[in-house]
Amino acid sequence: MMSILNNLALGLSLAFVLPAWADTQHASHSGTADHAAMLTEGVVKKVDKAQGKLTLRHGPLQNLEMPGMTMVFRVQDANWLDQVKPGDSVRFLADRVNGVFTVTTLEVVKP
Ligand SMILES: [Cu+2]
Repeated sequence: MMSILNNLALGLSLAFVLPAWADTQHASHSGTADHAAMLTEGVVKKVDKAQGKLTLRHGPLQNLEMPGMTMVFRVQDANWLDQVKPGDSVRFLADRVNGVFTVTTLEVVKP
């Protein structure tokens, strides 16, 4: 009899704990969404597969303290150069890798 009551109590406390845990997970997930919101808008001007470089007209890059401009970036993954063409809109993150401005995240914006 006591063990049935104990199991019931355990079940009840889990029912309270689990939603709280789920809320915590959800909160950290929306943190990821904030990160995605930091992506900068850009337009592909030139794709240079031979050099592994991409020319982008980009909006301000806060992490690099760079205003909007058109410039050449190296890309972290050369396969990305097969996924874009001049005129495509992209959203991206750039960083200085070994002193070279490098696209570290790239998303093609579907028209
Ligand atoms: Cu720039």
